[in-house]
Amino acid sequence: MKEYSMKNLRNLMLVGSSGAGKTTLSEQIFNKTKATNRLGKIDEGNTVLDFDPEEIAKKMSLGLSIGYVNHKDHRINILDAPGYPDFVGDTVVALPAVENVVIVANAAGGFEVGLELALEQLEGKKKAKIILVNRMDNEHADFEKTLESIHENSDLRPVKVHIPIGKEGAFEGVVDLVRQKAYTAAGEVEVPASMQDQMEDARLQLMEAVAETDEDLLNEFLENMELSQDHLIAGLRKCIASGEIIPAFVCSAGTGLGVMAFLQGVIDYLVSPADYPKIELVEGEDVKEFIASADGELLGYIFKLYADPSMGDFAYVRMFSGVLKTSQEFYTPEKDAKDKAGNMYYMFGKNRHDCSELRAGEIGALVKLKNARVMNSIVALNARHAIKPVDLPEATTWQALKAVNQSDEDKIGGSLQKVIAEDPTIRYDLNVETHENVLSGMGDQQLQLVLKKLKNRYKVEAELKTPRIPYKETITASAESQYRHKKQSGGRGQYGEVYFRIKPTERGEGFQFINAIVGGVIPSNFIPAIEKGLVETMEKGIIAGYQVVDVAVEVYYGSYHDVDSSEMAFKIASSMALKEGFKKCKPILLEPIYNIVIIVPSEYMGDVMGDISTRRGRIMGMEQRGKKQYLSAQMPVVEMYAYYPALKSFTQGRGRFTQEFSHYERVPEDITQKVVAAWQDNEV
Ligand SMILES: Nc1nc2c(ncn2[C@@H]2O[C@H](COP(=O)(O)OP(=O)(O)OP(=O)(O)O)[C@@H](O)[C@H]2O)c(=O)[nH]1
Ligand SMILES: [Mg+2]
Repeated sequence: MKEYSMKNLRNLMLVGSSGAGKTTLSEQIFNKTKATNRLGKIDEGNTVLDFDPEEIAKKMSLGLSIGYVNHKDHRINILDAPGYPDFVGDTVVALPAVENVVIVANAAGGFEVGLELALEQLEGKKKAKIILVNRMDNEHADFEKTLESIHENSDLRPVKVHIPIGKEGAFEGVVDLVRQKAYTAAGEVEVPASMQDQMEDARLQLMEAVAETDEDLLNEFLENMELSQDHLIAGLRKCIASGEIIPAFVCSAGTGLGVMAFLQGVIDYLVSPADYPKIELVEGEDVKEFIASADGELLGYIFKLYADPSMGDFAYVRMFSGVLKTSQEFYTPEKDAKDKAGNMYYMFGKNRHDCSELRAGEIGALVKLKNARVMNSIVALNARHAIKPVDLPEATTWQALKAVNQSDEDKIGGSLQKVIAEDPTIRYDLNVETHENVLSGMGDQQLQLVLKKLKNRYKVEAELKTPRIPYKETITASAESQYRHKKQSGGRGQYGEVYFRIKPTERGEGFQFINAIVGGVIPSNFIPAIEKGLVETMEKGIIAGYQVVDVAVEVYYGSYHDVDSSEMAFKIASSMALKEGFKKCKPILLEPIYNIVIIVPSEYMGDVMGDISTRRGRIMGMEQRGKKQYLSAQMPVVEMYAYYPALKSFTQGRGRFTQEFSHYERVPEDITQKVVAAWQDNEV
């Protein structure tokens, strides 16, 4: 098997909105480089990278998948990220694995949501960013307009390296501004005379952009109004690697025109692992720099887990430094554990090609790992540093998950763990207050996909419903109560009597029990039973079945019976006295309030603010950052559970939010009455 040096590797991730044509582009690249002998189509469900049955059914990517080609002495690894916003987690987690991010834009789509989201993920990251305007053959395709809209809506200013020949049905290929050649269905040809002027103009812009980044180049350019071919290529490479230039290419993945010229650009100008040898690592609190090299210390990163139903888990790995060989042991700092590389593969969609080692810069897959999981590092046995952890986006969607058939309830946990391991933005937690298992993530489609995978792969049917709200019960006034529990029919009797003073405490103080019994009116051995009666009753709730909090109960008087009193009798008396007294203390419900930060393009601010007030929300502040507004607000959890779809609908999908729990607050009277009534209906 041919070995590729770090210099001859290119690792690309394709990002951009759903439907921009990333998977179709990959398919063209595979086919044109003869990695496949048939061109798959999304509509026919036979592409290399969208191989999952759900992807075929939905005609879109639902998870990141990988492939590669060997072309002109180079290995080009392609990571095809799903564009639909619910699946953004895959992009975030895999970003550390590549040097180059190809932002695929739809020439006919304007500035799309998925494109915006992809650009946001790239902010502040040291990556070569490349714009590829695709779908040039489409009706309304417009190369210039697409680049302008990217520039207007982000801070990126793409510089043309290729320009299209014709458009829509008449799109014929591209002109390469560096080589000054055209690439059409006929291969490399002379630039059509009609495009000479356009080429000259664009070429001048390109040279100017490159020259501006370097003094020597600037002098050369000012003197000759021209850069030599070698200087232009070397300068362009350097500027792409440094991020000073975002090059723009153009093609039609549908017809294949421009695709090979783009691939040539990948080889000529994009960043190789050898160009980015410095890698930031963390060790405890320290951040340090690591220099990657082919024969250096071992360093790798697991950027995706694919749970193959028959083969088990594939861990997709990017090697940065050193060589990982079959059977080699390594250390995973995130798990503080050793692991061992078993068989290893180069992945091509769902197909795998055996290999015996993975070298610096390469991408492959490992199986049967014991401890290492996605987002984990692979380092030498004696090393303790790790790849800098990624920031996962916060949940925006919550659903309680339940097995449809009671008999599946036990089975569901294990299968679910396997399914959600594929997407680290999904969490599954037991809410101890509502006793529900709550699935949270980035959107409805993502959580629905979990159900589909459970059914297809593990034959478990589950359903989702809006989670219960973990209300709490408390009181707003003080009262006294008394209860005598007395039973004397047959056998041994039961007797216990308590007098309580019940009063509210400060918010957040929980439960306070005060024993003020004097003179032994209740013997001290029964006091714990009284407290236990209170705690158990408060746990179950009194007016609506929710935990009681922030209440102080003082037991100040009572009576007992020498023979008939028991712990049980006092527990019952205590519980009853609390229940009766509680209702006299003007009980209320509390609900969780969350701090949220809503991020929207400025033009949607009015709509967002109006909507917040209809959701019992409170606006806390706002701040303009770039072209976005960051609006801080507080919102009850019941409204937040339903917020994301609404926010998306009135911001054309462009609004997002982050959240964290803030505090508990009183529920308005009308809602309280409804919740109480609903509970009483259920109780009967
Ligand atoms: N006319 C035309 N159609 C294209 C082109 N590229 C892709 N398509 C079509 O657009 C649709 C979406 O293409 P995909 O390749 O699935 O797009 P994607 O970017 O992978 O989308 P996600 O996987 O959802 O992120 C398919 O029906 C493709 O056939 C193109 O260049 N021209
Ligand atoms: Mg796709």
